[in-house]
Amino acid sequence: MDEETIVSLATPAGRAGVAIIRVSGNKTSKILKGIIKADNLKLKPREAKYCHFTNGKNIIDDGLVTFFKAPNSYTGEDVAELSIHSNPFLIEDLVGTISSLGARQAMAGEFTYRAFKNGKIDLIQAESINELINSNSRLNLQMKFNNLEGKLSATINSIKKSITKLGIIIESSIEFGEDNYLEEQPIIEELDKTNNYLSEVLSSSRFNEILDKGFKIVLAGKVNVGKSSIFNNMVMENRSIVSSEPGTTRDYIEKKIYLNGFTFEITDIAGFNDKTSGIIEDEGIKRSVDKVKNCDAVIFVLDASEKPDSRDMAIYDLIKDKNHLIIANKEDISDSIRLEAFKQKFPTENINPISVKENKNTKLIIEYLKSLTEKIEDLNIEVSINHRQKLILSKLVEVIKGIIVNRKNTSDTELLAEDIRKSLNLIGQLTGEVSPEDILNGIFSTFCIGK
Ligand SMILES: Nc1nc2c(ncn2[C@@H]2O[C@H](COP(=O)(O)OP(=O)(O)OP(=O)(O)O)[C@@H](O)[C@H]2O)c(=O)[nH]1
Ligand SMILES: [Mg+2]
Repeated sequence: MDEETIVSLATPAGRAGVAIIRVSGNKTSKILKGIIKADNLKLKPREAKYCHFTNGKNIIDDGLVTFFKAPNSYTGEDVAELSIHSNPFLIEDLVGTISSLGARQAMAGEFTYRAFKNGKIDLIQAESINELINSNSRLNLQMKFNNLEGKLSATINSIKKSITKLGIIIESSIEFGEDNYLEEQPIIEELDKTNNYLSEVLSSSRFNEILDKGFKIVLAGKVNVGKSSIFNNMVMENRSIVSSEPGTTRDYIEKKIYLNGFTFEITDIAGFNDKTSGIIEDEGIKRSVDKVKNCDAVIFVLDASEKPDSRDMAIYDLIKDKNHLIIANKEDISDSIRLEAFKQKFPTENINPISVKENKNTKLIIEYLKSLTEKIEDLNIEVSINHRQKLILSKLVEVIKGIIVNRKNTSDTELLAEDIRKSLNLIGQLTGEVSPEDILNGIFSTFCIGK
């Protein structure tokens, strides 16, 4: 381990009670001697000690130091974590002193990269650390934590074991043309079971993006129906401008809300109009259409005080195949005849009258959002996969299916040997054992510095 020693702030920059500075590498002990002002401070691994930090001239702060001896540390190298008061000048002073004693600023994700390189964690676990930090739902957090604890890796390793055993059987039957001491049937059964589990993980992965990033919800409708009023009601803030002038909202406005442990990004968009009123609104409408096309669910707002018209029908065409809730706003100035007209226009739909002005029935929008999460909560999958893992895993599941069918029916040993090699390579890509450097760089560069 002749890597350079690295240093970085591990907590967000800014003023707060505590900041943590991390150091990793073989100069860590020497650096600690240089920055700790103490006559006989004995550092025991994994034990926090109170001390005074110095920049060589003055004592700059008091705090805690925890030393971790290689290989029993996050990175697998000697590591120190220094807790000081979070003040930008203090941090600069201490990090500067540490740098002058031989450490360099860590790159994004470099601590985790070293943990991966030193075999402390595999690539799936490394990725899950970043994903855990950035997760946008409680369920996803749990799944990512399971990944970090090695649940997905353990499944992959069990597949690897089965395939390796099968490989031994195949190779020796090619070489010696005889029965093997390993019994094949239980291996195939185990392989089948694990592969089915991976198929389930794959099929539940369609929800992963929602779990990662949150539900994207758009309020769509023609101009002046009350979209911005509803938006403000949902986010409980006067965020979007409301006025009786049609075409008030020109560009989209977004705000996140949190319900049932999930994140919802609510978007208020420019209302759809039939007459063009200038370039800006046209661009606004273009953005509105994009937002509607790319969201997870639409709240389609009608104006209950008016008759449904061609603009409503055009918007309905755009949203009818997406998850949607239809509401008829301004119920306070409507009547039952008008509401009946909506039911006739949209015979297969549920039209929900509300009045945001009188705060009547507005709860049903929040109830609708909560109902979107139920399908996901019913999933019984403990782990979640990212896009990279999904691409590799879907290939792996197919190759293994092929192996199982082949062994049951034709038993083409040449093809089997080839498929076994293929699957071992895919597993290596998943765990990072055979991942090319540029792929690894791509993954770790998305980490924050200090992680
Ligand atoms: N009576 C009544 N008026 C409402 C209700 N909701 C909104 N309004 C009024 O309708 C007008 C338009 O409301 P907005 O929220 O700006 O409507 P919008 O759909 O965002 O409009 P654009 O941004 O122009 O597309 C305002 O004058 C609101 O006060 C309601 O439930 N009842
Ligand atoms: Mg508006």
